[in-house]
Amino acid sequence: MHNDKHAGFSTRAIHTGYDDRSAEGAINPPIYLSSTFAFDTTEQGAARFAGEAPGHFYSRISNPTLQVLETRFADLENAEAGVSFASGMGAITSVLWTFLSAGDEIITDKTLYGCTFAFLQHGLARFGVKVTTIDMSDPLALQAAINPKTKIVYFESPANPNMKLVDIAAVSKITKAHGAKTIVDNTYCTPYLQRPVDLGADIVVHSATKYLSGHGDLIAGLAAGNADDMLRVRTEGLKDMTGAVLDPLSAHQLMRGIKTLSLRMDRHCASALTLAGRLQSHHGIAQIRYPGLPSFPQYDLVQQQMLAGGGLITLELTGGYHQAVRFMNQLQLIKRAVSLGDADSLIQHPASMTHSAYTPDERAEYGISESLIRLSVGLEDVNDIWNDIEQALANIEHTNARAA
Ligand code: 3LM
Repeated sequence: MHNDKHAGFSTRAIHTGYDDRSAEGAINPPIYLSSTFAFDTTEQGAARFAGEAPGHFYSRISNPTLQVLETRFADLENAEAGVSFASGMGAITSVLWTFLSAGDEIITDKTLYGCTFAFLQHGLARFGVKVTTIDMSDPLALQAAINPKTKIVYFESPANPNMKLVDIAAVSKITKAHGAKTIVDNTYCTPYLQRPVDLGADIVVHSATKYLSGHGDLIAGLAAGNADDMLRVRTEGLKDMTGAVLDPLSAHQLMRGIKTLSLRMDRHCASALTLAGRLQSHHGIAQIRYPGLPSFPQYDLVQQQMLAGGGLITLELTGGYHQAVRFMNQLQLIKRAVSLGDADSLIQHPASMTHSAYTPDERAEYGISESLIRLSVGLEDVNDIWNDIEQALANIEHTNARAA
């Protein structure tokens, strides 16, 4: 088993948690397509159920293929243990159901992925959990809001879609001092660019559908944290409350994606930086946000807690929403599609797509502009992506000029 803590990130992404001698030298872990596992004796089965003996007994609780993925992923996040899920939402809901009860409070940042927002505001709130939203980019706002009922402080950094950052170390310190848990959705960065546990967070959650898998061919989620918390998430949230279990075939595909994570992230980041620089000086663009640009409002914090700026760029065009729609419709290489982190470049309009669970008033209040569009920079040749953007911008300008 390769569990060398001193090995580099890419080496661990390929090797941690698996000993090929356990499977006739097979380079990739076997895919255990088995829902149930036989016991040698009745007593052994009872001991496994009681958590008193090691070993698998049913794949809703654990499975050897998922175990390799979970061990490897936890190692990359520098966490003690990991749990896998059928989706990012499966991870988020399983973790939150585990630690919240009626009467508790969760404090979240104002900007969250749309379905996370919907789960909190329209789901959890129905079960007697108080959901408080603040601007978490100001740690003093948390200091003022946190109280003895607060059990969880939850945020994304950078946030989807407006890229606002949260100072993970500062927020985790305040949360810890009040005996609550900090949970960070690290989908945007992946552990290659940012490791929240190293900065003091308790639990990290992911949509592994995105960069971790990287090829747009599966839906999956992951969480990591200390061993006690992850055992509770597995045996309460996952086993009994959501049942959002990842299947072993998807786990295999996800591990294949993770093997190339660092290579892909380097390319996503380099291409996004190039494109952001070119877009910044294009007259058709009213506003661009990319954390890797020195002009990004929280650039100091980016340098403090992220290795690079990531693969997403948000844009607002001069001409607002209507111009943005026309721009998107002119694109030929870049796909009009939600999701992010794929080899294919993807573009979408958050207000009508990923963040349509917010009302227009909520979007205005929470900083999600109606004319914002989000580009997930893929792994194509950067000049081909740029040429597509440039021809679409030129095309809509040309049409504007003819109409004038
Ligand atoms: C999207 N996001 O296009 P799944 N956390 C974050 C996310 O961005 C997402 C999830 C959790 C998008 C999906 S919208 C219909 C498409 C920060 C997903 C949820 O359950 O694996 O989709 O993860 O922004």
